[in-house]
Amino acid sequence: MSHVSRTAPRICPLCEATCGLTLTIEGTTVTGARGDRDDVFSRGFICPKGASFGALDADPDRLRAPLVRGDDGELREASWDEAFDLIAARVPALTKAHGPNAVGVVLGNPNVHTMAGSLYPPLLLKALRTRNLFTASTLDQMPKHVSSGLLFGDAHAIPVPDLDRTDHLLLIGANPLESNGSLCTAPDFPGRLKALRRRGGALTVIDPRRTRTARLADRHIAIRPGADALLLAALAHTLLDEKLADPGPLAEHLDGMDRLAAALAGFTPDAVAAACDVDADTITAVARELAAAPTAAVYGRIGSCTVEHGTLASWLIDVLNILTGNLDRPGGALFPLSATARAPRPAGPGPRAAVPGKGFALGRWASRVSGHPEAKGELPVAALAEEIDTPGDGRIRALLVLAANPVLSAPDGDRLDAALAGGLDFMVSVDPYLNETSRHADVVLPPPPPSQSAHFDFAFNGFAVRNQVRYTRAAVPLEEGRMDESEIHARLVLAVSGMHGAPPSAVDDLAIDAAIAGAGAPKELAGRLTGADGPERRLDLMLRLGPYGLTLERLLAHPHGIDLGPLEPRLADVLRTRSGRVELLPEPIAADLPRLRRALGDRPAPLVLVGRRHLRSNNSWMHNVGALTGGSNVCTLQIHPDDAARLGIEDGALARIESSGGGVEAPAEITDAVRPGVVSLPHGWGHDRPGTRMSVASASPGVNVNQLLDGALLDPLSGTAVLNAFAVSVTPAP
Ligand SMILES: Nc1nc2c(c(=O)[nH]1)N[C@H]1C(S)=C(S)[C@@H](COP(=O)(O)OP(=O)(O)OC[C@H]3O[C@@H](n4cnc5c(=O)[nH]c(N)nc54)[C@H](O)[C@@H]3O)O[C@H]1N2
Ligand SMILES: Nc1nc2c(c(=O)[nH]1)N[C@H]1C(S)=C(S)[C@@H](COP(=O)(O)OP(=O)(O)OC[C@H]3O[C@@H](n4cnc5c(=O)[nH]c(N)nc54)[C@H](O)[C@@H]3O)O[C@H]1N2
Ligand code: SF4
Ligand SMILES: [Mo]
Repeated sequence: MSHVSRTAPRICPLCEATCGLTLTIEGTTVTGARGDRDDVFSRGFICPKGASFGALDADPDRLRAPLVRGDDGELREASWDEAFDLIAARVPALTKAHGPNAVGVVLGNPNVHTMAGSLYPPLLLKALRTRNLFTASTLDQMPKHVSSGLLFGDAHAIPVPDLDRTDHLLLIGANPLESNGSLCTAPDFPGRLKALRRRGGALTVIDPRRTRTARLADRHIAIRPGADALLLAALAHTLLDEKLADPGPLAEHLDGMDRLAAALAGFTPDAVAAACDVDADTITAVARELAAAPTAAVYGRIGSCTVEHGTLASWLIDVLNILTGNLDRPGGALFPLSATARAPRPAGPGPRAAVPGKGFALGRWASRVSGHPEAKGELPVAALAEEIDTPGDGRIRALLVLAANPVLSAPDGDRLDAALAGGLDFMVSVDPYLNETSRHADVVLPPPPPSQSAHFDFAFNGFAVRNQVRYTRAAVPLEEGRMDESEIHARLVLAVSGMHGAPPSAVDDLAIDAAIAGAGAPKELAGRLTGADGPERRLDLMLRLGPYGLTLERLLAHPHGIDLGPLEPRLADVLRTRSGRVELLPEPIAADLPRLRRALGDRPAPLVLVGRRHLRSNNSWMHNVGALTGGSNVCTLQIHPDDAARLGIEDGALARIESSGGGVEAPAEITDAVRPGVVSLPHGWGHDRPGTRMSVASASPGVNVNQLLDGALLDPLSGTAVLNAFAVSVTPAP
C-alpha cells in the first residue's frame, strides 16, 4: 500500500517560541511534525509539544460542532446559525436592559496564538463598550505592561534581551528550558543560552528552584520567593552608590535620574540580605558584574511578575538595564520592530528631540465590588467571580469567554465555578474543548484544529529577539461543518452589535477602513489589498502600513519567512510619555515604594508555594494528549528533604496543602531542587469536575493549585494575582 503523503509548513502555535514546523499530511490527517530547517528564525528547532502537533490536532475530544444548551439544561450539538441566532437574541437584550457592563469578556492565553484572537477581540470590545474586561494578563505579564506604560508611555513597549549578542544575562523567575521563553520570542532558547556560554558570556539565574535553566548557569541564586524586588532594588542601589551607573547615550532621554537614588535609599545589600536570604556580598558581586560586562541584559518572567511586588520588580529590571547603559543597545535589551508594527516617525534633520506623547494612565476606572483600579483597560481576573456573584447595579449577567479557562487558571476556581453555574443569565465560550469553564456556557463555539487555520504571530513578532516575519496558510482545508475561528469571531462581533446576519467580511471591511483612516493613508488602498479572506486582507494592510513596506504577496512567496535583521536601537521612536523621555521614577511607582520598604521588616513565612511548568505542558489545556502527559509531567508537591522531615511528609505519600482559599491534596515529591522553606505545585491541573469532555485529562486529573488562593492577594498597581510566593501550610494528608 502506498500512502499519498505531502508536507506543509505551519508555524507552531503552542508556545511563544513560534517555531516553523513541517507537517506531514496524509489525506487530511497530520501524521507527523518536524522542525523546518529552512525557517529563517527557528532553523529546524522543535520541542516535544511541536512534535505532538498531530496528536493534539486529531484529539478525538475536540468539539466538532457548536453546542447549545437546551430547555432541559443539557448541551447538545447545534448548527452555527442556531448558535449565533441565540447569541444575537440574548446579548444585545441584556446590554439594553442592564447597560454595557452587564456583559463581561474574558480573553485567555491562546488568543495571542491565533490570528482570530489578535484581529477581532478589539472590535468585539468596541462593540460591547463594557468595562468588564478580564484577561490572562492579570495572571501573567500585566506588571510588565504597567511598568513599560509608566517608563516609556506605551504598555506594549517591552524590551527583550538581545540573547544572541549579549555578554551577560541575568534571568529572574524564568525557566526557558521548560517554557521555551516568554515575552522573549526565541526559538531554541536552550541552544541560544548554550551559545552564550560558548562565546564566553555569563548566565546568572535567580530562582528558588534549581531548574534546568539554573543548572545551565554560571551562578544560581536560590532567592527566597517574593523578595526579587528587594534584591533588584539593592542591585540598583549598589550601582548608584558605587558610581557604577553609566547610562551613556541614554542619558539625554532620561527624566528623574536625580530622584532615583533618593527613592532607593535604604535598599542596601545589607538591608535586603535577610529578606532575600542572599548574602550581601553576592548582591554586590552581581551588581559589579552587571556593570563590568561589555553588554548585559536583565530579564524577568513569571516568578518576577505574579508576586506581591510584581510591578516594582518589572520596573527595577528596566531600571537596571538603563543604569548599566544596556537599554536600547545591541547586546542589551532592545525593542523589536515587527512587520505589522506602526511605522516609525520619519526622521527629521539633526538629533532627535523629545516628542511628547499621550502617556499612560492607570486607574481611569475601578472594579465595582472591590474598587480595583483598571490597568490597560482591564480589571483583575481574580475579581471576576465577585463581579458575577455580588448583587447590585452593574453586576455581570452575561459572559463571553474566548479561549480561557479561568476556573483552573485564576484564583478560587470553586467560587468562579459556582458563579458561572448559578450567577449568569447567559454565557458563551469559544473553545475547542468542553472543559472546567466551557461546560458552563449556553453556547460553545469550537474553532477548528490548528492544521485547518492560517497562522501569523501579530503579538510575538513584537517580542522576538530577531526581526523576522512568517505566515503560513491552513495546512489542511477546513473540514465540512467547521468554521474558521476568524469567522467565528467576526460573527460574534456582528451578533452582539445588532448586525446579526450581515456577512462577516463586513467586520473586516470596517476594520480596514478604520485602519486606513487612522494611518492617514489613501482610501483607495482598500481596493488594492490582496488575500483570500478578511484576515488575509487585514494582514496585507498591516504589512503595507508597517515599517518594512511588505505585502502579503511577498510573504506568500517566502514560505519559510523573511529575515529582517537583528534588533536595532529605536528608543526615540518608542517613547510615548508626556515628557517624551523615559520616566525613570514614575509617580505610581514612587508611591508604591514605601510598601516595598515595609516588606523589609516582614517576618518571612515558614513555608511558601511557587509554581512550575513542564516542557510537555501548556497551562490548563494540554493534559488531554497522552503523549504529553505522564513521566515527570505530573501534579506533585515538590518539597525539600529538610521540610519533609520536619513536617513528617513521606516521599510519594499524599500531602495536604492549605492556604487562604482552601486546601488540596497531592503526592509529595521530596527533592532538593526546591530550596528549604519552599514547596512547588504546577498549575493547570484539577480536571475532576463533572460535565467536561476530556477523557485523558480526567483520568489523571491532578489538583488545582489556584484553589489555595482566595483572590484577595494582588500586585496593587497591575491587579495581577499573586500566584507565586504565598504562604501555605503542609501536613500529611489524613
Ligand atoms: N498558579 C498559577 N496559575 C497560573 C499560572 C501560573 O504560573 N501559576 N500561569 C498563568 C498564565 S501565565 C496564564 S497565560 C494563564 C492562562 O490562563 P487561560 O488562558 O485561562 O488558560 P489556558 O489553560 O491557556 O486555557 C486556554 C483555553 O483556550 C482553549 N484553547 C486552546 N486552543 C485554542 C484555540 O486555538 N482557540 C480557542 N478559541 N481556544 C483555544 C483551551 O481549551 C482552554 O480552555 O494561566 C495562569 N495561571
Ligand atoms: N512547557 C510549557 N511552556 C510554556 C507554558 C506552559 O504551561 N508549559 N506556558 C506559557 C506561558 S502562558 C507563559 S506566561 C510562559 C512562562 O514562562 P516562564 O516564566 O519562563 O515559566 P515558568 O516555568 O513559570 O518560570 C517561572 C520560574 O519562576 C520561579 N519562581 C517562582 N517564584 C519566584 C520568585 O518569587 N522569585 C524568583 N526569582 N523566581 C520565582 C519558578 O520556580 C519558575 O522556575 O511559559 C509559556 N510556555
Ligand atoms: S518550542 Fe514552542 S513553538 Fe517551538 S515546537 Fe515547542 S511548543 Fe512549538
Ligand atoms: Mo502566560
